[in-house]
Amino acid sequence: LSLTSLSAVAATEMPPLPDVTGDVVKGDGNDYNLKFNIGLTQSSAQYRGLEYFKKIVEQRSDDHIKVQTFHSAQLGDDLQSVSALQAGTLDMTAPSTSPMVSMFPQFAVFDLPFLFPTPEIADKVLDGDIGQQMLKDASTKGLVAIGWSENGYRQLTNSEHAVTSPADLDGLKVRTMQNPIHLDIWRTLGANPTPMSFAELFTALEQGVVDGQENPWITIESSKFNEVQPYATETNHVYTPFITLVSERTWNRLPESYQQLLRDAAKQMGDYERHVSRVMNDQIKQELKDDGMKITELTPEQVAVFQQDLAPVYDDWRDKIGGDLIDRIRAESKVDSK
Ligand code: TF8
Repeated sequence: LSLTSLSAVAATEMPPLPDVTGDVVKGDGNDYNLKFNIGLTQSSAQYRGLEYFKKIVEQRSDDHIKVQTFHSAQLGDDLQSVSALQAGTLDMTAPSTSPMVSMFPQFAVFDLPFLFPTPEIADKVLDGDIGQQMLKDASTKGLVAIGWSENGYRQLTNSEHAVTSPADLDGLKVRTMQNPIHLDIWRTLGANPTPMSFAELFTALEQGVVDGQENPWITIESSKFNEVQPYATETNHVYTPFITLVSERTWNRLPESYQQLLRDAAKQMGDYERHVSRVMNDQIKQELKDDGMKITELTPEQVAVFQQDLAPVYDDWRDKIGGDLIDRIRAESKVDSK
């Protein structure tokens, strides 16, 4: 995968998908149709990843598996899609981990503020023992978890004023994901958080039901939040993964060779999608600036104020999530900075 081939990535202009590597996989002679639905739009890195997944699976199954892609929550938002997988009415989805913490409490570790200082550390955690064990642990309750890609680092946007410190958040109505730690984060910072499905968010921002929201730059741009949110702050407060899920009912119908093909394709999608996401992230931030969005980049000292204020969130959640897991992730960061 070459970096130069991606240097032309822009919201409107995507590089060609990488070639598919690997031989054709023999199935059982049957044809399969997989419906794969995601929450973000066609111009997201997530959708780009989905297109690559489709290309790999169709090519390597010699078109015996057809992947039908759906974006923008066409077949439901994150939580509805997960329920549809459990019911067997949808085959695949890739939600943020955050709305799933009520099903899988350890996913809450991804909601802790500032736990993943760099994308490389996130990769080490997701692709290493911790992430791979989490995929196994989440392969229950009618779901099979087969890979990680990324939503990415979250940034705050709002309609009211520039935010440079927690004091600027006083009373600001911020939409959060349906997740208790996110509620805790924004309450602790002095904002007035409201959990809401992503599918309802644009309208809520447009109508002033909420003043702000937080999501990665790509999502801000691909969902056109910048059209109704003139201010942004580069907080990088949380790194959110996407988890690739298959309905267990679908999974059990597939021959083992095709199950392995889906695992391989999910891994390749994850590597590619994270790469596209990171390149697009920087370019889109610049595009948003050029388009007149007022983006506040925090100094390290200003970030430290947010971090200090959020320290109590760790005290509240450490035991519930598992202090050991948090410590193992922190240890990965230390190894990396040497
Ligand atoms: C959120 C998430 C979403 C994604 C996507 C819609 O804010 O960050 O952007 O989970 O599936 O709800």
